[in-house]
Amino acid sequence: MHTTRRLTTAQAIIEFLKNQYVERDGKQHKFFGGMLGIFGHGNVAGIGQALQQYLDFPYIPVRSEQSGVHLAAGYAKASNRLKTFACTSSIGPGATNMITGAALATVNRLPVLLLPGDIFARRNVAPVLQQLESPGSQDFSVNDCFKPVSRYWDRIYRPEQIVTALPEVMRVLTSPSDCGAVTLSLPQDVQTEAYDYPEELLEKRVWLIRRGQPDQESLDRAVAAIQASRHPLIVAGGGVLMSEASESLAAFVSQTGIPVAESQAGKGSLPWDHSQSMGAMGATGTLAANRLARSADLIIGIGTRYSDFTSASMTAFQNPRVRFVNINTAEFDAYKVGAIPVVADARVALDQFAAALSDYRVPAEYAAETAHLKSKWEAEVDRLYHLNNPGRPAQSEVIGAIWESSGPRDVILSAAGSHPGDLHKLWRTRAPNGYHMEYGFSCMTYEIPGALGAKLADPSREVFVFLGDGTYLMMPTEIVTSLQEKLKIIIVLVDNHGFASIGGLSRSLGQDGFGTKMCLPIDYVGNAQSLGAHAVKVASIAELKSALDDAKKLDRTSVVVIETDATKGVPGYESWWDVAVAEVAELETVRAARTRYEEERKRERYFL
Ligand SMILES: Cc1ncc(C[n+]2csc(CCOP(=O)(O)OP(=O)(O)O)c2C)c(N)n1
Ligand SMILES: [Mg+2]
Repeated sequence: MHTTRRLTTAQAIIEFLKNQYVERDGKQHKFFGGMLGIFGHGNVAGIGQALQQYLDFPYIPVRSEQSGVHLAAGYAKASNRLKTFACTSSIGPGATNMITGAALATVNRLPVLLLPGDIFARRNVAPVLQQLESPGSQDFSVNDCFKPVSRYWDRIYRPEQIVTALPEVMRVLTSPSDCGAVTLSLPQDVQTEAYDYPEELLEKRVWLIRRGQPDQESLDRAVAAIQASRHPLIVAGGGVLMSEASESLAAFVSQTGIPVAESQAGKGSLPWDHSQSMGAMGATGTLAANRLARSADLIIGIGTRYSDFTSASMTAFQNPRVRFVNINTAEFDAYKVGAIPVVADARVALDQFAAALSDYRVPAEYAAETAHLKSKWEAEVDRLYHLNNPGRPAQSEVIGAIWESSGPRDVILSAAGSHPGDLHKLWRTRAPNGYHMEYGFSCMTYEIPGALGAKLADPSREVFVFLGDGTYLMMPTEIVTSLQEKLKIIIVLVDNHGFASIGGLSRSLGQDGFGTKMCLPIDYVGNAQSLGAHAVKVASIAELKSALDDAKKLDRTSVVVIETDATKGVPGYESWWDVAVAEVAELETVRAARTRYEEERKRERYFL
């Protein structure tokens, strides 16, 4: 006889989520840190009631549903996808506020569980408050908008449907290749309806996070390609960190002498001072990485999606005979750029490469070239860290000051603006996950909630947030959540009076920064203080360092505001990024930009 328990749909969901565990490398722990969200009439009586009944499943109220999802994604990223949060919202705008977060999670392949409320399944009282009606169908709500941004999407019309839906939810969330946002749309009436749920559904369940093995034939072909290569380069992506493969990567490249370039998601795969670390790759890459990429005869992509920033819009690899080997858990990525695909976990594959290539080393002159390029690059970083710009400091000096103030395990976090590019080039990552950049979706507003997620994932690490004035104005409000949850972060707010990044881009397109300047005086210190943060404004690098020392000693969130010289940007290093320029225009500057653009585009390549 199967025993059952009579619960509402919402109660059964919480009871189920509480009991989900994951295991990798023999280590087991709970998968969900709890629930984030905001209540409205679409979830308060269902999920809200259930959360009140199960106080051992923590509930964290946030200020915006969007940032709730960002917090969950930041937590998942900092936990190498071994943990996440669920997010609850009401119907209508509460739900649609989560769509940006859902897209961010799916683009970055990060697991988050979204439980938006939905309109009555019963329908007799429709249209309910906040319902979008359709004359063409009654099976229609704004929650359908989650479909293209979710890896799994389902709507629960009857309480028993969760018995088959919830295991699918967990399969996708714990998949090393398919994870992303999972959306279970929960009509507000169904959340409150009771059903006799099988006890088995509610018992502890442990999901094994697989370390996929490569198939022998693919491995042999990849090994042969490396053996035949004289100028190989590894492009390390986020998959290296998610697989916790940094030590295996370091061992493999120390053994073979193969240099390593890092994508945004993969930065910190090697410690910056490892002799094979060439730093950032692509449009925001270092001179060392970009020079090596240009002439490499073999690119070994590990856990990378080859975004346009990584491939410099397909101009980075110019050797006519260049070939690719891709190690990836996702078949989809493994097959990109016409590669020899090795569909496997990064750590497993690297260890097998190391064993199979014990007699391989790169030629001596290539090793000498990489060493020379590395030392030149490190001198460039030192120069930019200590520019001594007259007047306001340059952004690169601010980065240098934060780096010098931070400890070996501390985290730098950012997402949009001129900061990702500058940090990608200049930050010297000391430990895995010490560099936390959301650059799949590059979403302004990720920074503060994402930092709270990183802090929750590992409270022993100080989290520094590098934030623009534009981004601060878009959503500063999770500072309140940081105080409510006692999650201390240090925000360095770079005030350059507008969108310096897009302003620079606009000028490079001949458009003179139109619409990107912000001329109003804004009291950021007063604003941050009003939300409860400790806040100060500093005028020099020395003052910044002393403010950061103070912030480290405090146990609550600090905002340190510094005005910078927007004209002293970090240069590019022999790379470019394809942003299409108007083909016809009245402005001569735009027409000139178009001519340059057409020239640059000639270097874009297909790899088939
Ligand atoms: C949600 C969102 N809207 C728009 C953009 C496009 N965008 C990228 S950077 C940027 C400006 C950011 O300004 P700020 O935070 O001040 O950084 P700065 O460019 O000055 O370094 C904009 C609007 C984006 N990335 N995300
Ligand atoms: Mg700005």
